[in-house]
Amino acid sequence: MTVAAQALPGPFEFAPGTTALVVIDMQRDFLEPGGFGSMLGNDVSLLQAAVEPLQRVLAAARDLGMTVIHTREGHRPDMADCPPAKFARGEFIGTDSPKGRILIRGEYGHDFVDELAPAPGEIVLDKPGKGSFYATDLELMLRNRGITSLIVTGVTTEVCVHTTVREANDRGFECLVLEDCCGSYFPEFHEVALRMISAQGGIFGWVGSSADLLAALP
Ligand code: C5J
Repeated sequence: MTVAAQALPGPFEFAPGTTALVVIDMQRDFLEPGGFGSMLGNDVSLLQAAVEPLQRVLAAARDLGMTVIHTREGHRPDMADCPPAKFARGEFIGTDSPKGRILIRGEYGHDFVDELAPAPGEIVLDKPGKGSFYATDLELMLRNRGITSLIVTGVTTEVCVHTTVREANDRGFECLVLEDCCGSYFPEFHEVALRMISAQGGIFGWVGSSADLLAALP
């Protein structure tokens, strides 16, 4: 079965059986007060708008039996996988917060927001960087499952979503980014990041909405 969802620069055609829904970094540390995002001085409430549309897309993907992948940015408790250059620009990584050590695996704040908790059988991918392919086994898992297209969602649009889409594009995966299922602490960065994806005939991929995707699904 092939589906065509309205998008820019044109319809995004995909087969649900060879497509994965990728939910990037919908973690308490980015979306809730007291975590990494707010320690950087950001208004974390700006990311909340993505939660509801993403819940609808997640439900539809589950109904269709699609591959679902949830990523988490963070580090080992001993921080051996945290590059010194990253730590130098975010010295609170690993420090205590009301939600546990910031961006450290196993801590409450590092985990997903309750509304978007993974269901049994869905892939949880821990990554030390911005991109989901860097220093992870994501590509191997996608190739093993015959996945050729990705529906990409999550936060933040211009950082981890964008990096992942660029990495995926270079590896030959076709990406649809759902604009209302992504979010940024900087609304203007969100807008421009999305335009950068679909510009030039879709230089990195396609951009659409959750409504247009859901309308296209069987
Ligand atoms: C950031 C992310 N913004 N998930 N991470 O540091 O976009």
